[in-house]
Amino acid sequence: IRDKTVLVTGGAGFIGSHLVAALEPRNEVRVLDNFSSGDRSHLPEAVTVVEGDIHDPIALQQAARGVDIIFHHAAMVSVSQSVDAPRRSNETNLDASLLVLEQARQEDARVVVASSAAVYGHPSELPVPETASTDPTSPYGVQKLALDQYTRLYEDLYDLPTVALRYFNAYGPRQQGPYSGVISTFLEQARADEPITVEGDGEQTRDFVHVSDLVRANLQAATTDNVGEAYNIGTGTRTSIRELAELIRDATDSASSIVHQESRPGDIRHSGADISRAKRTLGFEPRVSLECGIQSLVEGT
Ligand code: UD2
Repeated sequence: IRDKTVLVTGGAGFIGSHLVAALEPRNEVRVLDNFSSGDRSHLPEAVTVVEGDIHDPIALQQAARGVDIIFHHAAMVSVSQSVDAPRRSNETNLDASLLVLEQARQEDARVVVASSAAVYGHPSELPVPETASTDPTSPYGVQKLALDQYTRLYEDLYDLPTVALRYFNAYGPRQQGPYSGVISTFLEQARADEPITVEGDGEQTRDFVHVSDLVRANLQAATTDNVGEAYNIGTGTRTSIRELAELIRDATDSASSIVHQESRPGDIRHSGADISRAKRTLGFEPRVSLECGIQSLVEGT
């Protein structure tokens, strides 16, 4: 897309900041972020930054004035924090998302939201299509599912062009911090030659998708005519956590051992996306294999 005015909520965060980099300089880019986990140094100079909470209507209004598209990535991303504090995470992940949708109605702006594989809970089939049953296992998943359904409702009721992207396990540069996901944890352990901590038997599987593929899905969602839909965004390939540990150890030439710990209570055993809808309708094609993605992380490219 080019020559649009766009708002990226959570634009200083992991996925948001990569999206901002892809949108700028062809578009006028605004970012709304409270920098609770995002980082200002991730943002190019030319971006207009509104520092504020996503549930502050004044900040949101200011950031969204006159925009053509809102990419909604601001969220409390920790599943375990949502279990500890369901109301607080609901405020950020759902109440604030409704503010975003309402603001989009006022501006007549397209909205692309970050949904999640968490909407499926324990998937009822593998690979899981968008039509599978949804049964989240955390407040985070319930909040993402409600947001996902609201986007469809806003298209139906108010004719607002909306798209929900259900991300599977995202990884890539700038993913860091205590809730950042298994790849960044393993990479840190391997680099420090510390034991790589596999939770459980390591036979559980995930569909790891590189952030650059998520960015391309967002750009496709920004122009598609097939609005009012949710799309799985993954690679369609599942990798076991044990295999991942070995991949990362090899890629880093690490002396780390691989140790097993207690499995996570309620852990999802297998998760993998059926991405045929996104392929067919958005033209989405993942480009980064897990091997290449890890290699580029290791090389810092
Ligand atoms: C992912 C998403 C989450 C939600 C969920 C939906 C991330 C970071 N989180 O959670 O937001 O959408 O999917 O189902 O993408 N593990 C280890 N050792 C470690 C850390 C993790 O073995 O040191 C295991 C963990 O037990 C799990 C797997 O690795 O089986 C993936 O864990 P995760 O936290 O990266 O992501 P996940 O799938 O729980």
